[in-house]
Amino acid sequence: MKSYEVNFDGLVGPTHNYGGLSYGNVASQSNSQQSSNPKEAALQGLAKMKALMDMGFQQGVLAPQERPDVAALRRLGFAGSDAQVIQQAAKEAMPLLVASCSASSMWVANAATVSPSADTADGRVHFTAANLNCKYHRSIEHPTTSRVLGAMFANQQHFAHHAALPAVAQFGDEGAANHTRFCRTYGEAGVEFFVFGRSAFDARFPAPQKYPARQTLEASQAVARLHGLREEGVVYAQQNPSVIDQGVFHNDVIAVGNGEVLFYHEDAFLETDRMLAELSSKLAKVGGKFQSVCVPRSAVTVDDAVRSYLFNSQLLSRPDGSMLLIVPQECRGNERVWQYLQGLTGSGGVIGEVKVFDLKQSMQNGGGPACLRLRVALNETELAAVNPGVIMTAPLYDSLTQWVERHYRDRMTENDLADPQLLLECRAALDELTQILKLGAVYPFQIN
Ligand code: SUG
Repeated sequence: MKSYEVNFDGLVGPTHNYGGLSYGNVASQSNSQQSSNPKEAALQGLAKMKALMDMGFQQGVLAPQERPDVAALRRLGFAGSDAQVIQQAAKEAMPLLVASCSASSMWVANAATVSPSADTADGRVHFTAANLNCKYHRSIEHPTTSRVLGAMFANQQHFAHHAALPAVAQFGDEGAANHTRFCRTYGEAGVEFFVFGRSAFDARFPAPQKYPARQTLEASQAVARLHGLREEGVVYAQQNPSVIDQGVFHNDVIAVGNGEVLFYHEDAFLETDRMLAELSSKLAKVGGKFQSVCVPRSAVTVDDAVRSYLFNSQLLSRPDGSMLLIVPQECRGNERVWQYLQGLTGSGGVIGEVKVFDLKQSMQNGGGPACLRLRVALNETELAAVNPGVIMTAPLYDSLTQWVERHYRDRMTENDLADPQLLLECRAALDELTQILKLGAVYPFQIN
């Protein structure tokens, strides 16, 4: 049976703004308070989806969330009508209003961890929504994420959904941004690679000194258990705490893998040799031949990687067995990174081509091509069981583009978030979107 990797990209929501909300994420902090352009952000994301679809890849779309999240503000004690809740929050606690308006659900690599059916004990595709416990503005995503994923992958014969892990830092879980799957072909059993930043219960693992380590070992282990993964099909590795302190807040800022290939920076991990050997031997047991492409610090520094998002790229398999790397345009703007990429594609190795995309609106909040997509490996039968409304087609691209043009503002600052009219605009837009994507009622305003 045929199998595919389907990339579901997060559609940027109408409140996209630069709130400076993510301590440890250099771009989010340095662009705080700049004015954003939600319309441009959404169109840039859609252009990437369309381009990948046109290149022959399977592409889907994941809906944004209801923002401002008035219910979240009510839980924090703001009361009255929806407009009063927003105005009171703006007056008394602007940072809380900004957090409740974040369009951060666009970075769907953090929406969930996904294990394909070939890896799981019950032969279903398993999803665990990420609790995103490290940042308040992201911790409010998972209930709606679960509903949206449930509406996209509704068939219980093929898809199993797990609620987010307990909402405490000890089980901090950032989803697929710290999870990579290696395999010979997408439909065969593979090796799932979980990268954590610290251990919550075992002091022998070193922790970063400056910035938070968002993912714990215990969270990764819980996800592997929930998904029914075999011990032989799992490898754990610790992120180098010193790169977290340099702004590598997720592993997908310093490494990306696909098929049998891991593309990573020399400084990305602790105990790299042990980890590579384990990946290689476990992949060999399921018939795969592991390959690693290490980018030396002498060619590209960690700082270059953080600024250019070289590793926050999409590594995609082409029918001829070669791979294509989708990078943000910031890679072209960094001389060392660009030179490295020229050498890489000219070397006759597995990564044969690089394609550059303008995702500046998302990049300025620390979200590159890889952050914007959730990978779901599916066989033909499973793909046929996905809600067809969320699979990208030329007509869907046209409808979504027109929908963005109709509903999105082209400029947003902190002051705009305090405008109660924005809530009405967003709800009208999202109500229409659920019809376009055939999701049914998934948003709090549609349910309550
Ligand atoms: O969680 N930025 C996101 C970026 C997530 C990137 N995802 C991956 N690497 N997979 C974060 O830090 C910034 C929002 C703001 O500051 O307005 C933000 O949430």
